[in-house]
Amino acid sequence: MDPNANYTMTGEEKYINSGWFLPVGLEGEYPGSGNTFTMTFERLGTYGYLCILHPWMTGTVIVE
Ligand SMILES: [Cu+2]
Repeated sequence: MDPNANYTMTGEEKYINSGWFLPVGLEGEYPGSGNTFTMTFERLGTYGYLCILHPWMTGTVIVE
């Protein structure tokens, strides 16, 4: 899939990859990188996320 492409999930995904994030102004260092990621949750639940480079960077999205 192309970077920054819109994608509608099927519900079968094991994970979603946001791609590389870089600070504003440095995105050109790695073509295809960015500094935002948008995702719309259509089902209630608890969704974990992490930074694959820094395993201590984790979080949870709770959709109520
Ligand atoms: Cu990180």
